[in-house]
Amino acid sequence: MWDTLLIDCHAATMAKTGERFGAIRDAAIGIDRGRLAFVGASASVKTGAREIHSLKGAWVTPGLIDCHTHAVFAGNRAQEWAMRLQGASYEEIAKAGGGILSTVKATRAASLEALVASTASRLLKMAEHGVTTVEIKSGYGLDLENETKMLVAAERAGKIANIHVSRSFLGAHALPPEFAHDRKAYLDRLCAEDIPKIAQQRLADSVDAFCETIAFTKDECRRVFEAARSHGLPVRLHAEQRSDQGGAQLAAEHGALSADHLEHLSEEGIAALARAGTVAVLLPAAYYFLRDTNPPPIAALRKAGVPIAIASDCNPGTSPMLSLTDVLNMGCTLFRLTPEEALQGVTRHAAKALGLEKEVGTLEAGKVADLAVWDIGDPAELAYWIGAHLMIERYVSGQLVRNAWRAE
Ligand code: DI6
Ligand code: FE
Repeated sequence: MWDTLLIDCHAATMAKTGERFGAIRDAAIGIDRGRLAFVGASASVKTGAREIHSLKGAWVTPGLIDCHTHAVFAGNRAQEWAMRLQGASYEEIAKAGGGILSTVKATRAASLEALVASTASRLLKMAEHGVTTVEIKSGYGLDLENETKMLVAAERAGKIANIHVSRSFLGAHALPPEFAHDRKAYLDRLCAEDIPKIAQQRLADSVDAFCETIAFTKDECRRVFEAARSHGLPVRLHAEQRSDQGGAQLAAEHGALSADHLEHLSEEGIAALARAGTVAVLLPAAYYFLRDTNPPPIAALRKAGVPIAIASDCNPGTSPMLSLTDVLNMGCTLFRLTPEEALQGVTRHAAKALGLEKEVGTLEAGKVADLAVWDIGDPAELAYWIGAHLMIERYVSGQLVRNAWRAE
């Protein structure tokens, strides 16, 4: 006897079965103790369940995974955005003390409770678009107390929104104002004090860094990576967003889980990612919001066999994006991903980018029962509609969570 059996549905398992979207029509899904006990043709179910739930012909996908966000922050940057529309560049605003540092100021001033509340409200909106796992970075605190506050807020907000949270420590996001004239001292502290403490208190699942002219150099990011790995934390990198810094090669050398953005990724960078099995995480909403014109080298990534994920990059400066299904559309429209590649990018490949590929990302027996149920006639519609609320309900670790939009 299983806990739950879902019937009258079609499953886009996203497993590598040779079928488009790994689809199983007329499927049934058995759930037991929070895990998938069965995913297959309804005709072959042989076990009963305490509860049977008809999905009335809906499609089921793995719960969506947003593998790159900065969802914990205070305030917003609508003013700065208006300035950019008048011609100011992201770099100019950053150099004038705006940009990331203005969010640092607001986030340092916010209480833990206020951050939990604003983050939970954002995560609940993400959940309405089918998200069951989200990666959240710190990086607007830039000292141990405020980075810790962000990472604790991320965990608490996830519990409120019924979303699993994977946390990344992004102390190397920007140089904090108090270290503006001493880069080395900040990196010394980050590597010798902050990273060891974050690791010891298990506040993060990985360490990220921003490798860019306006942030940290490749050599500085290398120091951060060495400290992270010596404390047992895997790494990921914001690489080649605005310029080619050779960040992808650095990420690959350190066996990074992912290299993210990659608009200016070189041939050598692609080869390095392919060799290391590092996931390329593309962020089309940031590309859109910055009015970027240089898309990442999709065809070459595809050819090299680099797994491609896509994510919202939800943050107040470059991507105020709360709908991962709209990100699917942008991935296809702006980057020419196929709808199937886009959906892989928020399921199987996003799971790999978080090191969670054995737990989530496909509908396969044994994995966590994280599912999204959709009002669509074909999985490609998830990437096709814009601004739609297609999700009917989610299951998170086997528990039904109804969508507030559709509560009957
Ligand atoms: N890349 C991004 O897209 C965000 N951080 C980063 O390193 C932007 C963060 C911000 O502008 O607040
Ligand atoms: Fe980012």
